[in-house]
Amino acid sequence: MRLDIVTIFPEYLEPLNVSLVGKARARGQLDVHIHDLRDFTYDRHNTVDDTPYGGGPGMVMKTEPWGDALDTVLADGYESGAHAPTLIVPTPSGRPFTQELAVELSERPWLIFTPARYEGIDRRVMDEYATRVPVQEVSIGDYVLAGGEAPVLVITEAVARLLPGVLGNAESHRDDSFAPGAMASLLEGPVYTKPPRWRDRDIPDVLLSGHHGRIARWRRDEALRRTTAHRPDLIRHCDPKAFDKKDREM
Ligand code: 6GU
Repeated sequence: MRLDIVTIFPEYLEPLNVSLVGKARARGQLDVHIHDLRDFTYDRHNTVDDTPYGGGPGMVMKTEPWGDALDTVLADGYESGAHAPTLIVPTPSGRPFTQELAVELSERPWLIFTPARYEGIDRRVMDEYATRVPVQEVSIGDYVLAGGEAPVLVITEAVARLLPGVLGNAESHRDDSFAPGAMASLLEGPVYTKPPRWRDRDIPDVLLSGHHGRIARWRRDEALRRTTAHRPDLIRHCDPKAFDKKDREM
Protein backbone atom coordinates (compact mmCIF):
# COMPACT_ATOMS: atom_id res chain seq x y z
CA MET A 1 0.00 0.00 0.00
CA ARG A 2 1.16 3.53 -0.81
CA LEU A 3 0.42 6.40 1.62
CA ASP A 4 0.93 10.10 0.90
CA ILE A 5 0.47 12.69 3.64
CA VAL A 6 0.47 16.44 2.96
CA THR A 7 0.96 18.55 6.10
CA ILE A 8 2.47 21.76 7.46
CA PHE A 9 3.98 19.65 10.31
CA PRO A 10 5.97 16.81 8.71
CA GLU A 11 7.71 16.24 12.07
CA TYR A 12 4.33 15.40 13.65
CA LEU A 13 4.40 12.20 11.59
CA GLU A 14 7.76 10.94 12.94
CA PRO A 15 5.94 8.18 14.90
CA LEU A 16 5.31 6.50 11.54
CA ASN A 17 8.97 5.40 11.77
CA VAL A 18 8.34 3.43 14.97
CA SER A 19 6.92 0.04 15.98
CA LEU A 20 4.37 -1.74 13.80
CA VAL A 21 4.06 0.94 11.12
CA GLY A 22 7.83 1.56 11.07
CA LYS A 23 8.46 -2.17 10.60
CA ALA A 24 5.83 -2.43 7.85
CA ARG A 25 7.65 0.41 6.05
CA ALA A 26 11.06 -1.20 6.53
CA ARG A 27 9.69 -4.46 5.08
CA GLY A 28 8.24 -2.63 2.06
CA GLN A 29 4.62 -3.45 2.98
CA LEU A 30 3.85 0.24 3.35
CA ASP A 31 5.34 2.94 1.11
CA VAL A 32 4.92 6.25 2.99
CA HIS A 33 5.57 9.67 1.41
CA ILE A 34 5.33 12.78 3.60
CA HIS A 35 5.06 16.18 1.89
CA ASP A 36 5.44 19.67 3.37
CA LEU A 37 2.51 21.83 2.23
CA ARG A 38 4.74 24.91 2.53
CA ASP A 39 6.86 23.58 -0.35
CA PHE A 40 3.85 24.53 -2.49
CA THR A 41 3.74 28.20 -1.46
CA TYR A 42 5.46 30.88 -3.51
CA ASP A 43 5.31 33.99 -1.27
CA ARG A 44 8.00 35.19 1.15
CA HIS A 45 6.06 34.06 4.23
CA ASN A 46 4.99 30.64 2.88
CA THR A 47 1.38 31.51 3.58
CA VAL A 48 -1.04 28.58 3.77
CA ASP A 49 -4.06 30.30 5.40
CA ASP A 50 -6.24 33.38 5.11
CA THR A 51 -9.32 34.95 6.74
CA PRO A 52 -12.71 33.30 6.10
CA TYR A 53 -15.15 34.79 3.59
CA GLY A 54 -18.32 35.82 5.43
CA GLY A 55 -16.35 36.61 8.57
CA GLY A 56 -16.00 34.61 11.75
CA PRO A 57 -13.12 33.43 13.90
CA GLY A 58 -10.02 31.53 12.86
CA MET A 59 -8.35 31.05 9.51
CA VAL A 60 -9.04 28.87 6.48
CA MET A 61 -6.40 26.96 4.51
CA LYS A 62 -5.95 28.38 1.01
CA THR A 63 -6.82 26.60 -2.24
CA GLU A 64 -3.59 27.11 -4.22
CA PRO A 65 -1.02 25.31 -2.00
CA TRP A 66 -3.36 22.32 -1.56
CA GLY A 67 -4.14 22.21 -5.27
CA ASP A 68 -0.48 22.32 -6.30
CA ALA A 69 0.50 19.77 -3.63
CA LEU A 70 -2.25 17.31 -4.56
CA ASP A 71 -1.56 17.65 -8.31
CA THR A 72 2.11 16.86 -7.61
CA VAL A 73 1.32 13.91 -5.31
CA LEU A 74 -1.12 12.42 -7.83
CA ALA A 75 1.32 12.87 -10.73
CA ASP A 76 4.25 11.35 -8.77
CA GLY A 77 2.17 8.42 -7.56
CA TYR A 78 0.73 7.57 -10.98
CA GLU A 79 4.20 7.91 -12.49
CA SER A 80 5.59 5.39 -9.99
CA GLY A 81 2.86 2.91 -10.98
CA ALA A 82 0.38 3.48 -8.13
CA HIS A 83 -3.29 3.42 -9.06
CA ALA A 84 -6.79 4.06 -7.68
CA PRO A 85 -5.95 6.67 -5.02
CA THR A 86 -8.44 7.52 -2.25
CA LEU A 87 -8.29 10.96 -0.66
CA ILE A 88 -8.83 10.87 3.12
CA VAL A 89 -9.70 14.22 4.67
CA PRO A 90 -9.50 14.17 8.48
CA THR A 91 -12.15 16.47 9.94
CA PRO A 92 -14.35 16.41 13.06
CA SER A 93 -17.33 16.77 10.69
CA GLY A 94 -16.45 13.59 8.75
CA ARG A 95 -17.81 10.04 8.74
CA PRO A 96 -16.94 8.23 11.98
CA PHE A 97 -13.79 6.09 11.73
CA THR A 98 -14.66 2.51 12.70
CA GLN A 99 -13.03 -0.91 12.39
CA GLU A 100 -15.30 -1.50 9.39
CA LEU A 101 -13.89 1.60 7.66
CA ALA A 102 -10.34 0.53 8.63
CA VAL A 103 -10.93 -2.82 6.87
CA GLU A 104 -12.36 -1.04 3.82
CA LEU A 105 -9.36 1.33 3.59
CA SER A 106 -6.87 -1.53 4.13
CA GLU A 107 -8.10 -3.04 0.84
CA ARG A 108 -7.21 0.07 -1.18
CA PRO A 109 -3.83 0.37 -2.90
CA TRP A 110 -3.16 4.08 -2.34
CA LEU A 111 -4.35 6.52 0.35
CA ILE A 112 -3.65 10.27 0.31
CA PHE A 113 -4.20 12.14 3.60
CA THR A 114 -4.77 15.91 3.86
CA PRO A 115 -4.55 16.76 7.57
CA ALA A 116 -5.53 20.42 8.05
CA ARG A 117 -4.90 22.97 10.79
CA TYR A 118 -6.99 26.07 11.58
CA GLU A 119 -10.69 25.94 10.64
CA GLY A 120 -10.11 23.55 7.75
CA ILE A 121 -9.48 23.74 4.00
CA ASP A 122 -11.36 25.94 1.49
CA ARG A 123 -14.27 23.73 0.34
CA ARG A 124 -13.44 24.12 -3.34
CA VAL A 125 -10.32 21.94 -2.95
CA MET A 126 -12.31 18.81 -2.01
CA ASP A 127 -15.06 19.66 -4.52
CA GLU A 128 -12.36 19.75 -7.22
CA TYR A 129 -10.61 16.48 -6.26
CA ALA A 130 -13.91 14.68 -5.68
CA THR A 131 -14.42 14.91 -9.46
CA ARG A 132 -11.16 12.96 -9.97
CA VAL A 133 -10.81 10.45 -7.10
CA PRO A 134 -12.94 9.02 -4.25
CA VAL A 135 -12.87 11.40 -1.27
CA GLN A 136 -13.67 10.30 2.30
CA GLU A 137 -14.04 12.85 5.07
CA VAL A 138 -13.27 10.99 8.30
CA SER A 139 -13.56 11.86 12.02
CA ILE A 140 -11.87 9.79 14.75
CA GLY A 141 -14.35 10.68 17.50
CA ASP A 142 -16.62 13.21 19.12
CA TYR A 143 -14.03 15.70 20.37
CA VAL A 144 -12.08 18.48 18.69
CA LEU A 145 -8.34 18.29 17.97
CA ALA A 146 -6.15 21.16 16.80
CA GLY A 147 -5.36 19.42 13.53
CA GLY A 148 -5.64 16.26 11.46
CA GLU A 149 -2.12 14.90 12.00
CA ALA A 150 -2.97 12.83 15.12
CA PRO A 151 -5.99 11.35 13.27
CA VAL A 152 -3.65 10.39 10.39
CA LEU A 153 -1.47 8.48 12.88
CA VAL A 154 -4.56 6.77 14.31
CA ILE A 155 -6.03 5.81 10.93
CA THR A 156 -2.66 4.66 9.56
CA GLU A 157 -2.01 2.37 12.52
CA ALA A 158 -5.50 0.86 12.39
CA VAL A 159 -5.15 0.24 8.64
CA ALA A 160 -1.50 -0.93 8.62
CA ARG A 161 -2.07 -3.72 11.14
CA LEU A 162 -4.72 -5.18 8.81
CA LEU A 163 -2.37 -5.43 5.81
CA PRO A 164 -1.32 -8.96 4.85
CA GLY A 165 1.84 -10.03 6.70
CA VAL A 166 2.06 -6.99 8.99
CA LEU A 167 0.88 -8.71 12.18
CA GLY A 168 3.00 -11.74 13.08
CA ASN A 169 0.04 -14.02 13.66
CA ALA A 170 -2.89 -13.83 11.23
CA GLU A 171 -5.15 -14.87 14.11
CA SER A 172 -4.14 -11.80 16.09
CA HIS A 173 -7.05 -9.73 14.87
CA ARG A 174 -9.68 -12.47 15.05
CA ASP A 175 -10.68 -11.55 18.63
CA ASP A 176 -10.14 -7.79 18.33
CA SER A 177 -12.81 -5.68 19.92
CA PHE A 178 -15.05 -4.71 16.95
CA ALA A 179 -13.81 -7.59 14.75
CA PRO A 180 -16.64 -9.22 12.78
CA GLY A 181 -17.85 -12.64 13.95
CA ALA A 182 -19.85 -14.28 16.72
CA MET A 183 -18.31 -11.96 19.33
CA ALA A 184 -19.14 -9.06 17.03
CA SER A 185 -19.04 -5.76 18.84
CA LEU A 186 -18.10 -7.13 22.26
CA LEU A 187 -15.17 -5.40 23.95
CA GLU A 188 -12.27 -7.64 24.93
CA GLY A 189 -12.04 -8.72 28.57
CA PRO A 190 -8.99 -8.78 30.89
CA VAL A 191 -5.78 -10.70 30.09
CA TYR A 192 -3.10 -12.21 32.37
CA THR A 193 0.43 -13.57 32.13
CA LYS A 194 3.06 -15.03 34.48
CA PRO A 195 3.57 -15.05 37.39
CA PRO A 196 0.34 -16.73 38.58
CA ARG A 197 0.47 -14.83 41.90
CA TRP A 198 1.58 -11.18 42.21
CA ARG A 199 1.21 -9.10 45.42
CA ASP A 200 -1.30 -11.62 46.77
CA ARG A 201 -3.32 -11.43 43.56
CA ASP A 202 -4.06 -14.71 41.78
CA ILE A 203 -5.10 -15.05 38.18
CA PRO A 204 -8.61 -16.50 37.68
CA ASP A 205 -8.52 -20.30 38.32
CA VAL A 206 -10.34 -21.13 35.12
CA LEU A 207 -7.33 -19.96 33.05
CA LEU A 208 -5.23 -22.76 34.63
CA SER A 209 -7.94 -25.41 34.24
CA GLY A 210 -6.83 -26.49 30.76
CA HIS A 211 -10.53 -26.73 29.91
CA HIS A 212 -10.80 -24.85 26.60
CA GLY A 213 -14.59 -24.77 26.56
CA ARG A 214 -14.78 -23.27 30.04
CA ILE A 215 -12.02 -20.77 29.25
CA ALA A 216 -13.82 -19.62 26.10
CA ARG A 217 -17.08 -19.21 28.04
CA TRP A 218 -15.32 -17.25 30.79
CA ARG A 219 -13.69 -14.90 28.25
CA ARG A 220 -17.02 -14.31 26.60
CA ASP A 221 -18.69 -13.58 29.95
CA GLU A 222 -15.96 -11.07 30.84
CA ALA A 223 -16.31 -9.45 27.40
CA LEU A 224 -20.05 -9.16 27.88
CA ARG A 225 -19.61 -7.71 31.39
CA ARG A 226 -17.14 -5.11 30.15
CA THR A 227 -19.28 -4.20 27.16
CA THR A 228 -22.36 -3.77 29.35
CA ALA A 229 -20.38 -1.46 31.65
CA HIS A 230 -18.56 0.66 29.06
CA ARG A 231 -20.56 0.39 25.82
CA PRO A 232 -24.16 -0.73 26.43
CA ASP A 233 -24.95 0.65 22.95
CA LEU A 234 -22.86 -2.16 21.39
CA ILE A 235 -24.97 -4.94 22.91
CA ARG A 236 -27.76 -4.01 20.53
CA HIS A 237 -25.51 -4.80 17.54
CA CYS A 238 -24.92 -8.37 18.71
CA ASP A 239 -26.84 -11.30 17.27
CA PRO A 240 -29.52 -12.12 19.92
CA LYS A 241 -28.74 -15.81 19.28
CA ALA A 242 -25.29 -15.13 20.77
CA PHE A 243 -26.90 -14.81 24.24
CA ASP A 244 -28.30 -17.56 26.45
CA LYS A 245 -30.28 -17.71 29.71
CA LYS A 246 -27.13 -17.39 31.83
CA ASP A 247 -26.21 -14.13 30.04
CA ARG A 248 -29.58 -12.62 30.75
CA GLU A 249 -29.17 -13.43 34.47
CA MET A 250 -25.74 -11.71 34.58
CL1 6GU B 1 -10.22 13.93 11.95
N1 6GU B 1 -9.73 16.27 13.05
C1 6GU B 1 -9.82 17.15 14.06
N2 6GU B 1 -9.22 18.34 13.94
N3 6GU B 1 -10.47 16.92 15.19
C2 6GU B 1 -11.04 15.72 15.28
C3 6GU B 1 -10.99 14.76 14.29
C4 6GU B 1 -10.32 15.07 13.15
N4 6GU B 1 -11.67 13.68 14.68
C5 6GU B 1 -12.12 13.97 15.89
N5 6GU B 1 -11.75 15.21 16.27
